[in-house]
Parts: sequence; C-alpha cells; structure tokens
Amino acid sequence: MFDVYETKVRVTADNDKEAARVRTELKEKNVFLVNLMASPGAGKTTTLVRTIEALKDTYRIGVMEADTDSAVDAETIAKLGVRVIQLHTGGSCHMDADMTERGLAKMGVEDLDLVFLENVGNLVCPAEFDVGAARKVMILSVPEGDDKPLKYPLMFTVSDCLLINKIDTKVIFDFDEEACLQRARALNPNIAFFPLSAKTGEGFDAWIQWLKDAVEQWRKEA
Ligand SMILES: Nc1nc2c(ncn2[C@@H]2O[C@H](COP(=O)(O)OP(=O)(O)O)[C@@H](O)[C@H]2O)c(=O)[nH]1
Ligand SMILES: [Mg+2]
Repeated sequence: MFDVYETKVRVTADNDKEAARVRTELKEKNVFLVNLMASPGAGKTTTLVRTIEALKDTYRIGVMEADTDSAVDAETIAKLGVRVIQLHTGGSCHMDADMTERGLAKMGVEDLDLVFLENVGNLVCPAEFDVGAARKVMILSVPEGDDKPLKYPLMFTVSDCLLINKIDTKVIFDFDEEACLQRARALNPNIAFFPLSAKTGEGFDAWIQWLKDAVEQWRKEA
C-alpha cells in the first residue's frame, strides 16, 4: 500500500489561505489591489501608464512590477511620479500571495488608495495563484488572436475584467471581437469587456469608469 499525494492541490490550497489574509489586511487599510495579468508584450505596462495618468489626481497610486529579471517596467512607471517597486520572482512564472505580501510590505502601502500588481507575463500560471487582490484584470491583445479563451480558459474564468488591447491593429490582424467576447462569456458570464488601445487612448474612458466604480463598490463592501 502507498499514498498518492496531490502536491499541487496542497500548494494552491495553502496559497488561497494566504491570499485571503492579504485581502483582509488590504481591506482594513482601505487599499484596493488590482492583479493585472497578460502575456508578455500584450501591453500591461503601456496600459498602466495611461491608466495611472487618468487616475493619479483621484487616487494615491502604487505599482508593483513583477518579472523574472530586469527593471525596465519599474523605470517606465517611476517617470510618472508614483510609488513603484520592482519584484524579481527568481525565475517563477507567477506571483503568489506570499510574494505579494512581502512586496506590499517592502513598498509600503498604508498611505495609498490603489495598487497595481503587474504580474509576470504569462496566460497560464498567474491564473492559478490568487494574490489577494480586490479585482483581477486581464489583457488580451489583438495580435494574440480571438481564440485565446479556448486555449487558456482559466485566465478568462478567474478574471473580473477583460481588456482587449491594441485595437488600433485590427486592420492588420483578423481579430473577431464578438467571437472573442462570446468565448470569454461562455467561461465567465460576468466578465467586463473593454476593447481599447493603450497607444491611441481609444476606449479608455469606459475602462477607467469601470475601475472607479469597482473601487467605490469595494469600499462599500463589508
Ligand atoms: N500598436 C499598439 N502597440 C501597443 C499597444 N499597447 C502596447 N503596445 C506596444 O506593445 C509592446 C509591448 O508593450 P508593453 O506595455 O511593454 O507590454 P507588457 O509586456 O505586457 O507590459 C510595446 O512595444 C508597446 O509600445 C497598443 O494599444 N497598440
Ligand atoms: Mg510590462
């Protein structure tokens, strides 16, 4: 006789407990954490820049940039004058709740209203690890294709909001927005959906309004 031990279940169950603790602590401090997830190059940093420009007079903002190496994204964000920390994941393809908690402590968030975590570029691993965020936002960019909800269903299932970025390139890539929306909604009927361009700013007003509404709604939650 021997045991079969589902180690992966154990790892994510432990992470879920830690994430719940992070979420409670952030709620007590009134800090709204956004977990921003997407493939490498989908436009996370560019979207963040435009989002911060739109919101930095409304909220005190901080950014945690997570990557396996380099500080290029933190350098970009630092130019906006908001607090930023670069986190290196030591080769890991995602952030987990413990790494997030340590990043938040190192950056200092008590005097902030809104914190963005730019997760490691990946449509698979980050979806599996709850980091304790108030909302999960994902980006799919037009060049990646409208079939991605079929290939990476968990990411679309766990996200509260789907940004379709790079719509300025729709003339080049055959991206069917309606088909993508239907595929995403089949997995997650409540997912918010905003086509936009971080390059031109098209579509940003609706996304910014969604985020403001999400913060206001969350502040009223017990
Ligand atoms: N045409 C176009 N390019 C974009 C857009 N958003 C980002 N990019 C470009 O895509 C590349 C990757 O963007 P980046 O924000 O670094 O992606 P990240 O790796 O997800 O953070 C950069 O060259 C950006 O200038 C967009 O809306 N339209
Ligand atoms: Mg980036």
